[in-house]
Amino acid sequence: MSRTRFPEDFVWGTSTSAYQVEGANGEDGRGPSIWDSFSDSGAACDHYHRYPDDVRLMKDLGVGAYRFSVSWPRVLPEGAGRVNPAGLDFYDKLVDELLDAGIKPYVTLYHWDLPQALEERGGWPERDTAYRFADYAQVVHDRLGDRVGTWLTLNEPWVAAFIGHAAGIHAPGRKSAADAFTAAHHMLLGHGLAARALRAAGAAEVGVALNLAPVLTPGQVTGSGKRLSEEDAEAVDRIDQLMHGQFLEPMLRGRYPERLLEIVDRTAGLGHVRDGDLEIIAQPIDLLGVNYYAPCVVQAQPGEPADLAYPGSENILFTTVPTAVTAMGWAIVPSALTLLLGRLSRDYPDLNLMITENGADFADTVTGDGVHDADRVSFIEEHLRALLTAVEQGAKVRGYLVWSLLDCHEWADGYQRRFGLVHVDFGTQRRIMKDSALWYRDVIKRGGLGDDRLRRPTLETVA
Ligand code: GBH
Repeated sequence: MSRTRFPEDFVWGTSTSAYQVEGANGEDGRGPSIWDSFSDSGAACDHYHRYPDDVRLMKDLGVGAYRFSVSWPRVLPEGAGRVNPAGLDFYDKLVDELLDAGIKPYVTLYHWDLPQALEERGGWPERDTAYRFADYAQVVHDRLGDRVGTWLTLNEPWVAAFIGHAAGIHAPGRKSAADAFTAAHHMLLGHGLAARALRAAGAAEVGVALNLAPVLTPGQVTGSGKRLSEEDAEAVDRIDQLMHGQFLEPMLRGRYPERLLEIVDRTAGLGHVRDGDLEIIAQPIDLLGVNYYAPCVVQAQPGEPADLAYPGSENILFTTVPTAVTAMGWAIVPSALTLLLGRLSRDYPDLNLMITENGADFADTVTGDGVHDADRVSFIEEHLRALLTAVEQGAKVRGYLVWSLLDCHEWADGYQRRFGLVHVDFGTQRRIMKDSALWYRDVIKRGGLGDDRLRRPTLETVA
C-alpha cells in the first residue's frame, strides 16, 4: 500500500501556451488573434526566438514531455484558407528540437487565440468556426503528424466560452450568456470534428484538456459540515453541470445533462444544437487532460443574482474558505485533486487521465543566489502526493505537467503573475531556474518524491 514511487512509465513534464510565451506577434506572417487587441502580450518570453534555449532548459530538467499550443493565426493568418508556411516552420523546428532532446511533444491546437478574422465572422458563437477549426487541425497534422503522436484539441473550453463571452474578462470580451452557450456548443462540435479528422489522418492519440475541480461547500473544504442541505446539494450540482458536465457529458457520453439543457434553453434556446451534433462531439478520445488549480466553493444563497460567468447560477453564492491561498487568491486544497481524480475514474472508468496543468502563482524574489520559491515547491509536492493517493486508489493517471515551464503572460492579468518553474526577467529575457525547478529535476531523476517527508492529504474533509 505504501508505494511512494510513481509508476515506472509516469510522464513528467511542463506546459505552456502559444500566446503566453511566444511573442513575435507581428512576425513571419502571423495574423492577429482576438487576444492581440484585448491584452497585448508584446514580446512575452520571446520563446519564438529562444525556443532552443527553452528546450535546453527542459532537457536539463529532465522532463519527458512538453505541452505547448499552436497559434492558429500563425498557421492560418485569416483563420481559414491561405496557409502561412513560415508559421508551420516554427512548430516544425520546435518539434525537432524537442525530439532531439528526448522530449515528447503534446500539442494543444486551441489555447484561446482565435484568429481575429474569424471573430469578425462571428467567432465561436457562429457554427462555421467549428468547421474551420477542424480544417486547421488537419493542416497542422499534415505538417507535424509524422512526429507528433498526442493531440489535444481544446484547452479549457469552459473558460474560453464563459470567461470570454459571458463574463467578458477574456477575449473577445463579450457579455452575452446566449453567446457563451452557443460558443461552448460550437467548441464542442469543433472538438468532435477535429478529433475525427485527426483520427482519420492517423493520429496516435487524441484528447482534450478541461479545467476541472470539485465543486464543494465551505463546510466540505474545512471539514466542519459534511452533510449538505438539499439547497446546498442542488447548488453544488448546478455549478458542476455548468462548468464540467456541460463538456464531459457530451464528449464522453454523447448527451447534455438534463438540468443544463433547461438553462441553455431558457438562455439561448436550443436551435444551435442540431441533430447529429452529439454523435460528432462524442468521438472516442484516448486521453482526458485535467487542468486543476483550486476547488470551486459555493453555497445556496436565496436572492443571490447569477454570476456573470455562470449564467443560470441564481441563488448561489461563490465564496471562499479560510485556507492558505496562492497570490491569485486561489485556495490551496491538494486533497481536492485526489477527490477529483477518484470521481473521474468512477464516472468514466475507461478513461486515461493526465494532469495537463497544475501549478501556482507566487511572487518571486530574485536574490544573488537564486529564486527561493519554497511555497511553489510545497504546492507541487502536496499535489503530487494527492495524485499518488489517487493512483493508489486506482485512478489511471499517466503523467503530470507543471503549469508552467516559464513565467509568462497571464491573460487578463498580464505579467504580474508568476507561475513558472523558471523565472523570466521580461526586460532582459534572462531565465533563472527557481528552487522549484531544481527540486522538480530531482523528483524526475528519482522518479518520485523522497520517502522522508511522507505527508498525505486527508480525505475525510472532502469525502
Ligand atoms: C489555466 O486557466 C490556463 O489554461 C492557463 O493558460 C493559465 O495561465 C493558467 O491556468 C493559470 O491561470 O477563480 O478562485 O474560482 C485556469 C483557469 C482558474 C478557471 C481557476 C477556474 C477557479 C478558481 N481556471 N478558476 S477561482
